[in-house]
Amino acid sequence: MRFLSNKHSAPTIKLMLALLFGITGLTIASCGQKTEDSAKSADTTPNAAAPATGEEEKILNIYNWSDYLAEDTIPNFEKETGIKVRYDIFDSNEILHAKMIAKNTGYDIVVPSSNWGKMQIDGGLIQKLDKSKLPNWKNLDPTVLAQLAQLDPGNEHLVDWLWSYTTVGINVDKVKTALGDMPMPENTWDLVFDPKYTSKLKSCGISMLDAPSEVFPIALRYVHKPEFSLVEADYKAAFDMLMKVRPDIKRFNSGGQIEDLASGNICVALGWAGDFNLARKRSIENKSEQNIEALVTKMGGYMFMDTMAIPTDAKHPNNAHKFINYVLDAKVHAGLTNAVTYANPNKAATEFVNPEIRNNKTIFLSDEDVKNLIPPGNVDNATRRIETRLYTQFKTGT
Ligand code: SPD
Repeated sequence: MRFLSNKHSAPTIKLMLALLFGITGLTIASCGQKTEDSAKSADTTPNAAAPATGEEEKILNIYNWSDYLAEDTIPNFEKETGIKVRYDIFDSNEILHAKMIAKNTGYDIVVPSSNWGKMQIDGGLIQKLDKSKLPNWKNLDPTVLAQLAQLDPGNEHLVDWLWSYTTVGINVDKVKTALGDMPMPENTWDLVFDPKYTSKLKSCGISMLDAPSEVFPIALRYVHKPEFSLVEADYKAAFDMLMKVRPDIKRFNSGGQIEDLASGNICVALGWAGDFNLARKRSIENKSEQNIEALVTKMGGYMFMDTMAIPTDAKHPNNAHKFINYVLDAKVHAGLTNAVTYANPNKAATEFVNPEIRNNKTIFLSDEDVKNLIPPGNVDNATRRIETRLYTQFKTGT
């Protein structure tokens, strides 16, 4: 992230201040801020002003996670509606949240995980949906809606894009070779948290997500503490455990794990199950055929739902509703799942999901496995600052 250039827009300066003063306990993680811009018309910058007539210009600015689209999702929407889309990407909730609290993001749709979305709703940063503009709402699975309603009562603000869970992903062949005679552990989290295993696996490369909020709930459960503890000593216990494996971690990255696994640069990752399945798919496509698996661990992973939301100050809320309704179309939602191997919340989409994805129990988990996951949760700002400080220390190894 660059802090010092000659020209900063007001939102950029606010974002810098938020980062510098740790307003939300942010991590200064590498954010992979590449931009995929599918806009072809003249002015489609996020801050382009709406026309004074009150009628919305045919523009939509979206901010979403990397590797989270089918090739035809945006082009088909543009064709269908005549709305030009500008699409930017991020790799952590911390980065998105910093932009949200700095306000004036310029985006019409953002995709926070539901627990971060809740903080943004509470902060008045997300507007209520107008469900009369979402006829495809009926396609949503009531079970997923109920789960989401725990953080967004009445499902008034957030619509699930896709969902998955944080877990351990491995390159089966490389891990077997690195472990030699040692059998796989009963608790597969040992592969990333127990030096007995990590000291062997470091030879083929271990990666962890570059965000404290992703790792601490799991690390806390591993050391038998509450996943969203507000007690500093619990975080210290998790940190002490993490520091024992620190010498064996090759890198901290989030969006980059897909490529690293698909090309055989790493063999173990603490990351997102959907990305592990996508890495497997990519390695088949690029003919490197890495035997990558997302593990459904007995101890359980950390569930997340990434949700579409309309910022309060969005300039194109009508276009945003059109886009949400378009995504909720059964075939569009199935297309997302087929492209990126994440589960969707759309009951009507199931019949259009490729059978090998629909029947993959690491993507669409059994009810039993879902129950075992840590549900999305939050801590207070003071605790988030503790997480950030300790994770930065963990990353620097000090
Ligand atoms: N490649 C898509 C990644 C989406 C990951 N979202 C993770 C949120 C975890 N809280």
